[in-house]
Amino acid sequence: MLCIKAVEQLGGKGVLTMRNNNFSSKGLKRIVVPGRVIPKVWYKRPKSLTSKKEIKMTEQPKEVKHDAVPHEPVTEDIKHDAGPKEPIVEQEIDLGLDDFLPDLDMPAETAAPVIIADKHDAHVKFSFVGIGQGGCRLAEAFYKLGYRRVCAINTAQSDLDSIDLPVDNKLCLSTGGAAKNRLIGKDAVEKRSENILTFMKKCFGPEFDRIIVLATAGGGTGSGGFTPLIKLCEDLLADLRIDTGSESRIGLFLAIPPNSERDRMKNAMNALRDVEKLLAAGKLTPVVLIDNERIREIYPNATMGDAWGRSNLNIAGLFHTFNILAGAPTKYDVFDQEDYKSVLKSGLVTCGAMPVVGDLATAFRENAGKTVLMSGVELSTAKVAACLLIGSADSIDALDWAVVQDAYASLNRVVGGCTLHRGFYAAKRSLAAHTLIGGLKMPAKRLDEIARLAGRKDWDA
Ligand SMILES: Nc1nc2c(ncn2[C@@H]2O[C@H](COP(=O)(O)OP(=O)(O)OP(=O)(O)O)[C@@H](O)[C@H]2O)c(=O)[nH]1
Ligand SMILES: [Mg+2]
Repeated sequence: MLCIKAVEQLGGKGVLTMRNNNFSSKGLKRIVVPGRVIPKVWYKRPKSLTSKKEIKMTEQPKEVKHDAVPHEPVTEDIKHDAGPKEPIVEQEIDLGLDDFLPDLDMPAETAAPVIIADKHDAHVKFSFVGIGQGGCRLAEAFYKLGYRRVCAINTAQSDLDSIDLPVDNKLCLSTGGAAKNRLIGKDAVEKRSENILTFMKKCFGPEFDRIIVLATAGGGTGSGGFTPLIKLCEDLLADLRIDTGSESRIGLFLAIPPNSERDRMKNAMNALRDVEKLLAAGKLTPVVLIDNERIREIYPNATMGDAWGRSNLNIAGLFHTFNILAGAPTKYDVFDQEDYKSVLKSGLVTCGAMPVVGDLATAFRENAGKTVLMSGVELSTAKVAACLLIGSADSIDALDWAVVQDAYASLNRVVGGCTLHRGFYAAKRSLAAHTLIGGLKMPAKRLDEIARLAGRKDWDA
């Protein structure tokens, strides 16, 4: 609090003491003296005086009634009951603050951040960032399904040009490709980390629940870049203050080369080692491994003209189905949103769909393992799973209740007796069972095979 002593020269020799922080915009001190009629006078503080020094009045006021004793000035909200009401006169003292205050530019009014909405009403608000050619193609597939917080990063502009996303959602790191060298991919992301962070902020907006990184393991850009990109996603969540609680909100889709791409298996092996570490550290969930060896079996009709487009749409669609159905209304058993979240946070996850023809229990038992995206996963290591039956209302209505119970009991044995969520949804399509299975162990046999193709004895060698 500023304390100023001013000599009041009102005929007497009293000292006027002010205690008030209320300065006018001109750096003038406003005081109110009750019971006095004081003409408008300015008490200008000489520059040489500090606030605690005496300030001499520059003009003698006229017609002043005063007592012999000095008066304390008071603020306007103090009521004086005693005696007749007397006029209150406001005065301003120029303390010369303008001479000391710096001229500041006030911050510009900031525009409210733009919230980016998906084209559908799915339960979890995912943001997707694809890196490398295959990762960007997967990002494009999620965009086609109606997700809008989607962006793509590559090291080669020509590859980015072929990705069907708005131009503002694509970022070229401009190192002219990584030539299947993981170190170049890693370096490119690390060197442009600030640009990538700003880019993701712009493409995702301030509101979403989880980020999914999309990449392939066999190349250079995606395979080497996804690990530092995950670190940037952590920074982004922290910057946006998205509450992650104790669990990771960052997931990964990673495509593994087919066995025919033997020259890429070393990259795949090293990328999978990174995944293993991140999973063990609890830094990633869900992780969906897309085994291209399996993709060739379940979607065999890929053509050169649309080499990946169709299978990527299927892969993205399998995952998206659960996000649409979680909590959706149904007259049968519901797969609720908490059921869905329990799978999303379970670590290594796989998904698939199988047509229901013939006996339901046999279909569940024999096909669950063959139709998921990763080959070699041991479903018996699962910690949580969901199996949704989707088909026309007629086909669901016609199912025998006891047969359905048997089929789920059978599937429950396949997934090692873990929690198995169910759901039944009527839609205009032939009856199919969709599975989402989580908390899995890494596929040991497939990892051994990948290590051998990469020239090692086995995964642990
Ligand atoms: N599932 C799937 N796999 C893909 C796709 N595109 C490429 N792949 C696989 O990914 C590997 C090639 O990786 P790319 O994504 O092209 O490589 P990159 O990350 O661009 O790395 P550089 O080209 O070295 O800069 C191959 O093993 C392919 O089998 C795709 O769209 N979907
Ligand atoms: Mg490439």
